[in-house]
Amino acid sequence: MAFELPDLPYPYDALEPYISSQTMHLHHDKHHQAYVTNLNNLIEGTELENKSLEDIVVATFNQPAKEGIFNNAGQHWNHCLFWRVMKKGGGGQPGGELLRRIEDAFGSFEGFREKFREAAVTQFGSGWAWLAVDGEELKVLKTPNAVNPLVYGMVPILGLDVWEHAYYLDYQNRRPEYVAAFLNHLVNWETVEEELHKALS
Ligand code: MN3
Repeated sequence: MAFELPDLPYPYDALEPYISSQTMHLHHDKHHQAYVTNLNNLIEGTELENKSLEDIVVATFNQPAKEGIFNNAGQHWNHCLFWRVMKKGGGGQPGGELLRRIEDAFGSFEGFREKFREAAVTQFGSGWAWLAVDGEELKVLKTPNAVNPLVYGMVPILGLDVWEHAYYLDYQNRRPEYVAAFLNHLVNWETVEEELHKALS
């Protein structure tokens, strides 16, 4: 079964003015689509063809001969999460068990915000910032290129794309402004809480 590009869970202009419709069209229809197309071409007729996306990501990590498959599979997985953890009118603070666990792990929601912001701003070059479940604990980490926390045995529940294609049209070189807009106006904490419960179950 070939992988497919999922539709965005909102209209292309839903995240304006923080992420433009033009960026969303290019990012989803061109960049994400290319990862899906490349992945399907690379695994066709191989032993990976019928594996789950998660299994492909984990199985091809750090395998020089499978680097192309890893990069496209990782990016397909990463973008599927990224679209879902944003919404119009998002941002602010979560509630419930997610907030309690964030406070346990980082001292306060502000403590989490600062750690996540720093990870996203300091990832050198292309990559991602994450909130991930590691066993029972929440962790913030940054990864280069297509790498995600699945390869370290963690389950990502929030991911922010800091590749330049994600923000350059709207923010040029001002990555910190893009990161602030994501945290203040875009994070869909309800989805992140759902992902937390899936990861813990
Ligand atoms: Mn991207």
